[in-house]
Amino acid sequence: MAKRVALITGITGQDGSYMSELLLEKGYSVHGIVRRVALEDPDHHLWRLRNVLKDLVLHSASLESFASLHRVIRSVKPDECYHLAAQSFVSYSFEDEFSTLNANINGTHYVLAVLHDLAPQCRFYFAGSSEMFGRAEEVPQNEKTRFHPRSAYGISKVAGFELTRNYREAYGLHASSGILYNHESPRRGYEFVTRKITSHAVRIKLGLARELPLGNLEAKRDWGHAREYVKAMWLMLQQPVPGDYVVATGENHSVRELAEMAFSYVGLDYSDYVTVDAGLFRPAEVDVLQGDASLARRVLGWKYELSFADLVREMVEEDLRIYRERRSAPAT
Ligand code: G4F
Repeated sequence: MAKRVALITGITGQDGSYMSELLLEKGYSVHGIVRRVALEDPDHHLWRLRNVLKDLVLHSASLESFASLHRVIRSVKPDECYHLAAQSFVSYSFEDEFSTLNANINGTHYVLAVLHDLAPQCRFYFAGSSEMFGRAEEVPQNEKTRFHPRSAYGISKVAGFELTRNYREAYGLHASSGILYNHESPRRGYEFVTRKITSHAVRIKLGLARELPLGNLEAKRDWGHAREYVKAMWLMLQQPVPGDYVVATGENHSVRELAEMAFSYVGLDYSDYVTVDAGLFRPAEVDVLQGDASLARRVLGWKYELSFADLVREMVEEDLRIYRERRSAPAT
């Protein structure tokens, strides 16, 4: 039987790398869209894919260019498309609302429009976000909770979600959205609060840094492991009928608890090192996000079994490995 063909946008990111591994394990032919600069500087841009790079087919294109997406999709003819690419850093979306809205909304629209034209049988996944709930009117949130985004990022994700729903309803595309809560891993970028905290705890422990400036310590998030969340994305595209699903652990923890736990793994008290920097507060904060993934459990058969402590420990251990290795590397 011919291999199923998957196309991933945002393949170089945390979720793209876990999704590539999952699809390769399942026997797919896996294609990814990357920026040209990533191919020119693979050590810097493709590190998350290093274990699987030789098994992937990468295409250079831009989410800002309809023509480049058209060219890639015409040649790949995917059976499944995981649209994970986005400007995904909420803080940055306050600094540049326009490029966040342009990249995230138009990029999603371009992919949907090209699939509709060239590969209407292709199943489509849109990476929605709990940031769409924003100032949520209930805790926990589920698929029926009203959206109230609090950033250009959240607004762009609501638009992508509605575009996805409309391509499903108007044109019959098998298009699904995951409403994913924060998902982390040792592959997380250092700008996000989990990795910022685990890497600083380790650097302080090793004498490479002295303090950790943070913003709002009381914000609460539902933090899960990215490797488990990509399984939910895949399951959505295996359903006979497309749909929208919350993917979350069902627990929330504050930034303060996260800092306390990460520092205690390296034998330190966070309160001796964490400082509060008013400049790191967001103009509009999302105070608490906690998801109810009952629908994903019931319909998709998705399960999440890791604890918050397991996730934080795995990230701290990876940072310990990285910074110890860097410290002992000979100077060049
Ligand atoms: O780690 P964060 O930057 O993630 P955020 O904003 O919740 O968004 C992440 O999860 C979303 C899913 O819900 C994704 F859609 C999105 O793409 C991204 O992956 O911040 C988490 C919380 C916020 O409340 C923030 O105000 O941590 C608080 N925080 C406090 N001090 C900080 C800091 N966040 C960052 N990045 N840096 C700080 O120093």
